[in-house]
Amino acid sequence: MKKYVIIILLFCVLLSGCRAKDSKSGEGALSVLVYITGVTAGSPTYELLAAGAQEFAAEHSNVKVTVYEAGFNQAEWEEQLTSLVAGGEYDLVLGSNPSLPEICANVGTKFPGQKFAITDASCEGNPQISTWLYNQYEQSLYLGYLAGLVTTSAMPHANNSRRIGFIAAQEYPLLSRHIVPGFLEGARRVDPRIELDFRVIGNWIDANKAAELTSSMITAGVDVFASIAGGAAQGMIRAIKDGGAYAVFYNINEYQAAPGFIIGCGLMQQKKLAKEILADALAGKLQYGASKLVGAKEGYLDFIADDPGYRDYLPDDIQQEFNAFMNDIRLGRVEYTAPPL
Ligand code: RBF
Repeated sequence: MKKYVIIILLFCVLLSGCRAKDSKSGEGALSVLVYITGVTAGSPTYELLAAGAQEFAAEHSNVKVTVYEAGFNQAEWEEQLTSLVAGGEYDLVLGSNPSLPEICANVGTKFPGQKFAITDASCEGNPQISTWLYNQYEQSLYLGYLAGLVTTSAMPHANNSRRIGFIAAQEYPLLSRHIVPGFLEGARRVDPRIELDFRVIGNWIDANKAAELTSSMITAGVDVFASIAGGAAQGMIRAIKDGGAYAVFYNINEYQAAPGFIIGCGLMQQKKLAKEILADALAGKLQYGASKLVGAKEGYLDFIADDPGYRDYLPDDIQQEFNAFMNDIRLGRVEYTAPPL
């Protein structure tokens, strides 16, 4: 009798093993590769993506998440991703980068069963790829509006030159066509005479170069900064504290890094979106071949006003004016035309 029970048990184990192999992670399960195009630490969009996926896996025992950091050599990403998915062990590759759809499309031609979900990017018509584009023109518009209010103010570090600054790690279409023009348009809605000083670091890690650029821009009259620079942004933060200037920050709550200097932070609901994507993927409801635009109206971009870093350091009149503008943004009442990407 005991012998039969052991044989039946062995048979069951074997059978379940085969099934898992046949459907990658098995019926009702999900295996996800979170492909980080850079390194996670210091890059808000990546930190939130990885955190969301890991939180989802912790809440679902049938979901397995592997986070892979691709590093900064962009020329290697396609080959690297190709070898990562070649074994067929991932149901879904989850990433967040405007350059990923093109790479995924190339990898996908070699593995027609592989699916990709990419945020911070836009791609229509590829049946293996699903994308969500954050409306960064919108976030730039409201952060730029705040920068405009501050540079024209009588705040302690504001001067009379009406110069705001933008420090970028590298140039790419979403940055050059939406983020930087949106930031300047937002500021010019406060005062059309405002000028933008735009500088490029050349990579996503060199905080010293970012600090040098920031200091020379302060000398040239810039009193409010923004940056899209991943880990290198820490150099900009250091230099505004040393040199006396302000910054607005994209995507994440960074007030505590420099209270009184970082006076406005946007919020990207990337963690929420990552969890929603994985919930849909697990339920087999993810739509491929489509791209969705997600902004403030849709609840995926916002501004963090409920923080001492904003409340305690900005004059009341600026808070009132900005809060009213932000409210109009949330309600979709601010009209603008974002250029094509
Ligand atoms: N953003 C980061 O915060 N860290 C990075 O390492 C990083 N690398 C990028 C590499 C490429 C090729 C591109 C196109 C964008 C990169 N971004 C990075 C920008 C990021 O995807 C996003 O657009 C910005 O963070 C603005 O939300």
